[in-house]
Order: sequence, then structure tokens, then C-alpha cells
Amino acid sequence: MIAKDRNQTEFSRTLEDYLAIAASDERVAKGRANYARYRGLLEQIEATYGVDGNVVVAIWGLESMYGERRGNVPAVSALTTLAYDGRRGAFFESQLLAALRILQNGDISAEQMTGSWAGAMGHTQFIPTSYLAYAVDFNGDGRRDIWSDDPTDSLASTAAYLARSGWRKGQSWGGEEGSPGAVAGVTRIQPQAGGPVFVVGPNFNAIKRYNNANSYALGVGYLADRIAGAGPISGRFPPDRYGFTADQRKQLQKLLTAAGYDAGAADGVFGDETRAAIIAYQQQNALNVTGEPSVALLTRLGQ
Ligand SMILES: [Ca+2]
Repeated sequence: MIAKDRNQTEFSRTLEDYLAIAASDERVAKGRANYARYRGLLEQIEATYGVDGNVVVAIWGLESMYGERRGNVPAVSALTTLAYDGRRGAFFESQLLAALRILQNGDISAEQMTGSWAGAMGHTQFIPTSYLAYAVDFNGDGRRDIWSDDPTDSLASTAAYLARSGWRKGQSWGGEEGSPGAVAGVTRIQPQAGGPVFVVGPNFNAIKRYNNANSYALGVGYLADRIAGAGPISGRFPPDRYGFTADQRKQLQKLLTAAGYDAGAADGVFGDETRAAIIAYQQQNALNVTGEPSVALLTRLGQ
């Protein structure tokens, strides 16, 4: 788990890659289905905390794929290991103490208090200090239960967190420059050189209190808009370091898979699967094995 902590790939991804993953076809479709399924609950949450249901669902989708990936590592064990690692020892030590206090409060047993390798727990991956500060019992059973299959307390707790972080009821987070959401914005940002410009407002900063990265907050806002029915970003990103656009990357992935070399989902994001498919193709066809895409490769596959 420490190795994983030191090798977080999302930091080397471009914003274009990040948004493609954040609002993948799967995540948008499942988000729309969950938004419909929990509409009544989300309306109650919105009435209580003033936070839009589609934003809460977007955080749920990004944090755990709507509860599918909540993590099954015992939190105390994970945090104890990280607290003694040293690099961020003080942070994880405070999380460990908070986790022990959660157990003391009786909201959950030690066996059931599971989460990610980094001690983030439940449907929306609360760290223990956030749980203590913001979690709520929304279904009224007397326990703040973010670990249950039932996401009620997790979703309400997420809205409570945003409300306490300065969320302004009835305002959008912002949007791509020129889009309707952007009218709520006050700050222009262009996180990827040559890419689309976004105009963001106070609610963008509220989302960043959940995870302090522009890419994360844009991912939440963009996914929330897609869940509510909006289409993809209209602005273009510049070609990548191979000279490929997203459409060309998707095309290469599709052609590799069609040729019998599984490149993974044709999402326009090059990862380990695409790289392995390129290597296998190059080996099988007696080409120079680089594992890297090229226009020559795309042309050859397309013939
Ligand atoms: Ca409860």
C-alpha cells in the first residue's frame, strides 16, 4: 500500500485524460441511473443542505463508482501502517486517532470499518477526521453509517460537507467558457495549456475542499453536468506528445482490439492495456518494439 501511495498515476495524466476517465461512458450512464434511482432521497438532501443532487452523485461516482469500489482494507490496519511510514506520518497518525474515536463512538465495529489502502471510507471515501466533522445520520437509525450498502448517510454526509465548505444554493460550480453554467463563474482557469477555458465560481472552491485539485473539481463538475443531461465539452485539447488527438487515440485503440490485441476501453486514454496491445502487435508483426503509438502504426492498422 505504501508503494501505491508513492505512485499515484493521476498526477501524470493530462486534464484531458482525467476528464475522459472522470466522465467515461460507464460513469455517466451509471450516474444517470443512480440519479434516477435515488431521486427522492437526493431531493430530501437538497432540501436539507442546499446542494444539488447531481453534484452529490458525481462525487459518489468519482470516489467509489457509486459504491462499487468502497475498499475492503481494515481502516485501523491501513492507517497504522501509513502512520509509521514517516513520509506523511503526522497526517496518518491524526487519521488513525480519529478512526479510533469513531470506534469508541460505536458507529461501526472494527471489522466493518473498512476502506481504501489510504484509510478513505465508505461510498464517498471520507477520511476519519472528515467523518468526525461532517458525517450525518440521515436515515434516522441512530448511527452515522457510511459503510452500509445503503448510501443514504454517505450521500447526505457529502452534501453536509459541501454545505459547510461554502456551497451556495442554486448556483452552478461554473462551466466551460461560453456554456450556461459559466455565468456563475468569476475566475477563468485553463489547467491544460492549449485546452478549453473554464469559468468557475465559489462552488468550485467548495468542491476543492473535498479534494484540493483543479482536475478533481472539474471532474466532479463536468460529471455532474453530464449526469444532468449535458453533452461533452465542446472545446478541443491540443494533440498529445505523439501528435494524436483524442479521436485518433480512440481509433488506434479500436483498431488494435479489432485486430485481436485487446487495448481496453476505447476511451482515448493510453494506459497499460493499450501499451501492452501495441507491444504485442509490434512483436507479432516484426516491427520495432517501442510500446508507443505512432501515425505510421495507426495508418498500418487502418489498412
Ligand atoms: Ca444512519
